[in-house]
Formats: sequence, structure tokens, C-alpha cells
Amino acid sequence: MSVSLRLVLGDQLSRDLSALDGLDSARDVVLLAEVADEATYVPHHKQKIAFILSAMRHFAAELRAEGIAVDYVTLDDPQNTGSFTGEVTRAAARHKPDHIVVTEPGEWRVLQAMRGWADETGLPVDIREDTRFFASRRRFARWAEDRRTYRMEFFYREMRRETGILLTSDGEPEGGHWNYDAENRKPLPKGFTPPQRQRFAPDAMTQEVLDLVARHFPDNFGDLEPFGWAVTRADALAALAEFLSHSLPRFGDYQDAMKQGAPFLHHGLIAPYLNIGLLGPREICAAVEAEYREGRAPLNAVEGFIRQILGWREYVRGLYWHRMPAYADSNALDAQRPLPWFYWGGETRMNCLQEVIGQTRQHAYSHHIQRLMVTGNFALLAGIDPKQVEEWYLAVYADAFEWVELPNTHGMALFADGGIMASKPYAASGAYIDRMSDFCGTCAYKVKEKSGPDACPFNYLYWAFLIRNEKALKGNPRMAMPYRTLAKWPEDRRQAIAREAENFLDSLAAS
Ligand code: DLZ
Ligand code: SF4
Repeated sequence: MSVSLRLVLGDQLSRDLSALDGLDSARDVVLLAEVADEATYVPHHKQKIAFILSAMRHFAAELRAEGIAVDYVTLDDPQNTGSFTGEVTRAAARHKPDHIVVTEPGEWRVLQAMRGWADETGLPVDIREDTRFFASRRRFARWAEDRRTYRMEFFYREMRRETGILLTSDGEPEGGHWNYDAENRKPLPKGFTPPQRQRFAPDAMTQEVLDLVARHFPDNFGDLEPFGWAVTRADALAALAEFLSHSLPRFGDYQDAMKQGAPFLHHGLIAPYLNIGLLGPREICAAVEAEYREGRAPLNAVEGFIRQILGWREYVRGLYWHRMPAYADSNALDAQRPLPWFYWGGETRMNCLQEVIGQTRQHAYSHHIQRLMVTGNFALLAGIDPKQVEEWYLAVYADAFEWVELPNTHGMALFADGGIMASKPYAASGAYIDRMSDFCGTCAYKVKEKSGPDACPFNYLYWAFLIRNEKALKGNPRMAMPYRTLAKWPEDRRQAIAREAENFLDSLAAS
């Protein structure tokens, strides 16, 4: 009988992980390792590090309670080499297994390292497929083959057909349409009171991790406390149940709305749990669909939510693996400016950015439209170097791992892939933010002013973006309308707007 060493990474905390298939609890050893490389390859938000390490420790305790031998290496173990490769090599020497079993990682960088482990340890390494996703990497590649651009909507329909989720008994989409997004863009009604969302008080194990993070990463971005994330499967399931019963019915209508002082609104707040494995995409889609079938949530909310998981999440993961490593290196709009310092916690007079970055600092969270249309939109309009923007998103959000963060930032928010993913850049002036939020009312800038010292910077940055990228974007049919407007502008107006934008951006770099 052979003995296997089974490694579980910090975002693989699922009992049904393929690396644990066929586990022999009498002989095998499960390895979890807190390693400095993973904590520092980008400067993660303090809460993100605490969340992952605490969830790892709780997962290890649950395996031990099942009678499984767990070798757990802590970050402050004096022998800790600081890397997955070093810890697998050390554990192989300790346990003398016949082979090593792992599930393919979420990041390209880690897969490259894993491919060297057989040489490093002299043992066979079984890298298994991550079966927690609906679509394997091969499945996505089959769909993507022969396509020049990849539109999520078509992939999503195939996934609906394949899984039967939200289909009628005749195999048609429930309600007659595949997508109800047009119903999901309502601003919040006047007098709206945000719902109280469930948070989870740290237990003793989490408190120990919070102390460790405070000691090791005092200068990282973000507030460490109050810490309210679930770190066990049981609590993650409670978070899902709270979302289903309290927020899902209104999630659809208001999913694009933003409100001062209300980071969570009716959002799921489960992406961190899903992305580290405490919840699985199948159980989430089944639970959300059941709310519709039992008449407790409307179709626009249920379809919109399921599309994020069954469509969008699977699609970005497929695209990541299909196009890496080259995907990360394109810079289609030649964006070269450095990331303004206020992203890392400094002050800005732009209230929308101050608010969204402030929420991010407080909670390691901000909802998708804030990521796309406030921090993302600004970085796009300002022409910020994609690598610096990507590092920020990967670092500051509790749910961010490269496979999900990179396509969302590089392709969707920044159009740095030249349109492989999105059919047009998500560029918008201040009017969009004003329509969907209450941020502009208390801003130092005036959203209705197009230029001048009091004008909302998004307004002139928007036109300057179109002018700067005219060659790359003018031929895009979805950009025809703004370019028709721009064509009517006299040359001196174009130059004045471009200059105003440059001056504003130069002033950020200097501050
Ligand atoms: C993000 C992260 C952090 C901060 N720390 C660890 C760790 O100490 N040990 C670990 O196994 N995983 C950690 N992770 C998650 C990994 O970065 C993630 O598993 C890889 O990037 C692959 O997606
Ligand atoms: Fe943001 Fe402009 Fe509105 Fe101020 S006025 S909150 S900068 S969109």
C-alpha cells in the first residue's frame, strides 16, 4: 500500500477537493503550509491574509477531527522555507511518501512551480484536475477554439444547456429569455435603508491569526479589524442562507446601485468563501435556483446571480488558462501612467473614489459595479499601467486570486486585451456614477460641469480618453455614438480637453 502526501492550498479548502479523493486516513498525510511567498507576492490586504490563514487552520482542525493526519506548517515556524516548493520538499523528507497528490492551482505561477516538484523531491507528482468548477479547462478550450473573441453570453448559454440550470422541461430558458440584465439597473429608491448584513465574530483561532497578521504585516494596506468574515464551511453556509432569505429577492433590481456608507447592500458577500473553497458553485446555483422555483425570489435576481457563477466565473477562469501567460502582458491602449497613490489609502477629493477605496480599506470588499465603474473606470480613463492596477485588485480584495482578478481587471475593466473579452471599453463619465449612486451630492467636484477647476474629473477624462485612443477605438461599432459627437468638436476644444486631463493627471502623480 502506497502512502501519499496530499497538499491542500489556501484556496482549496473543500472536503470534496480532488487531491483528497481516495484519501487513506490510516496512512496518508495532508499538508497545509502558511508560506511567506504567498503572503507577499502582492502586498495583500491584512484581512485577506487573516481570512485565508484562519480558514486554513479551521479546515485543518476539521480534517483532524475526522481522524486524518494533518501536517500544518505555520508562518512563524522557524524551519519554514517560505515557499510551496520548499515546504513540499521538507514534508516529503519528513513523511517519506511514495508520491505527492495535489489539485491544479488557481494561478499559472503556482502551476509552473508544481511542475518542478517531481525533480525537486524525486517523487511522482499527481496534479489532478480541479473538479469544483462546472467547466474543465479542456471544456473551455473546446468552446474557445477557433474563436477570435470570447463573449461570455454564448458560453453561459452552453453552460445553462449543459447543466439544465434555469431551463424549462423543454430545455428552453426559464421565462423565455437567457438574460434579464435590462431589469437589473435600477438606482436605489428615495429613503432606502440598507439592510443589516450578517458578520461573524472572530473565535480564538481567528484571534490568534489576527495577532500574527498584526505582527508580520503591520504596514500592509487595509484595516485588520473589525474582522467579520466567516472562516468555516458552517459559517459560510450560514452566510449563504442569510443572503438567500434576506437579500436575493432585491439583488437583481439594485445590483448596479451604489450608496455612501453602505458597502454591502443586497450583494451576495460569498465570493471570498466560494473562491477559497468553503462553498461550491454547484450548491450555490442549486440553492439560488430553488428560491425561484419555490416562488421566494424573482427570475431577474436569480438569473442575474446564477449568471455570475455559472457564466461569468467559469468563463473568466477558462479564459485565464486558455490565454496565459501571454494574456497578462498585452497593453492594447498603451496605458503607462503610475497608479495614483490614493488607491493605496491616500486622500482624494473625488468622493466616489474616496468612498469605494475607503470601503475597500475597511472590509477588503467592494461590490462589482464599484470595482468596474469607479476604481476600474478611473484607471481606464486615466491610462494607468495595467500591471499596477492588477496588482492593486489582486492585493486588496478578500476574494481575489489571479485566475479571477486578471481577466476581470485586464480584459473587462481596462480593455488591455484589446477586446478579447469585452466588446467595448467600460468607459463612463460622471453622469453614470451620478445616476447609480449618491456620491456626487457631497463631492467637492460638480458632476454637471464639463471642464474647469470644479468640474468632475471623470467628465474631461472621459473625452480625453476617447481622443487619446481614437485610432484604437473609433472603428468599434459600439463606440460610434461618442465618436460621432467628438467629430463635431473643433480642434481647439479637443486640445483644451486633452490638456485639462493631462494637467489633472500630472497633478496626481506629483501629489
Ligand atoms: C493568498 C494566500 C496567502 C496569503 N497565503 C497562503 C498560504 O500561506 N498558504 C497557502 O497555501 N495559500 C495561501 N494563499 C493562497 C495561494 O496564494 C493560492 O493558493 C495560490 O495563489 C493558487 O491560487
Ligand atoms: Fe465622482 Fe465626479 Fe461624482 Fe465627484 S462628481 S463623486 S468625482 S463622479
